[in-house]
Amino acid sequence: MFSQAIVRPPAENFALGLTRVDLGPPDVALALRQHADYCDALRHCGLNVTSLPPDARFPDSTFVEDVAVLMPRCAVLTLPGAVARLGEAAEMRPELSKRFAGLVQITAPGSVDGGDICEAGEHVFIGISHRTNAEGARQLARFLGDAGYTSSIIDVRGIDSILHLKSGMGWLGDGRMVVIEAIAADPALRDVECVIVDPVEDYAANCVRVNDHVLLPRGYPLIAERLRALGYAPLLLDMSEFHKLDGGLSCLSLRF
Ligand code: CIR
Repeated sequence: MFSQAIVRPPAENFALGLTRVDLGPPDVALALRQHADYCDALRHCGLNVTSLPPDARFPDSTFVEDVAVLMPRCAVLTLPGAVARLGEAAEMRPELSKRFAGLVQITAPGSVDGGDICEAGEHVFIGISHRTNAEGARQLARFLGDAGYTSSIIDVRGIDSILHLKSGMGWLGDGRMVVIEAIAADPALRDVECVIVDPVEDYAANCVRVNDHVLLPRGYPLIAERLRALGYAPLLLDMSEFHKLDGGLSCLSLRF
């Protein structure tokens, strides 16, 4: 169960953030409304939400998930793989060191984006991407191993449609995950029950189980119906403005 979330609303220059998708520029006022709804949904799931001030020095800083990996027995500050985002981890340090006594950090030449890390109970899937490199994955696996977690690697560098591993998967608990077809066959997932999204709904693979609910982007009815049929309670959220900057649901919060 999660009890806490940390978020950071988009700054006024959010539209200057990095993106590889061609969905047009985001509307910052709408992004702020969508972010507020997202925070309400986290509260509805029972979380206490800490909202950090917007930080215009880093237009992507609303994607807080990328700067840390928080597990019940292990807290890791990452080192983001995009140069423009490198300083974001240092900005999160004061908030996390107040809460996690044994906070450790990925160091260069390692790089890790939290969006590449999929926590699955006692096991962690680590994506190697154009942001998370092999050295970063090695450092993270060691920190996790020291805390008693197992991990495995999934290389997503050949899957052009996703930025991060978790752009293509969401852990549901109960040994089950929502996943895009291109990842589902990976040997690392052999013991996982995969709920494969229809390719027209790939964006919705980045859903987030939060206590009794699953946060799911609005506008993806096939996966919403499948989740309901499996007994989950999807909470639908408008994500259009974050999608324009390559962001998914999970990346807007750190949950612990
Ligand atoms: C970036 O390219 O870094 C941001 N525009 C999007 C980051 C999304 N983060 C995530 O999926 N965890």
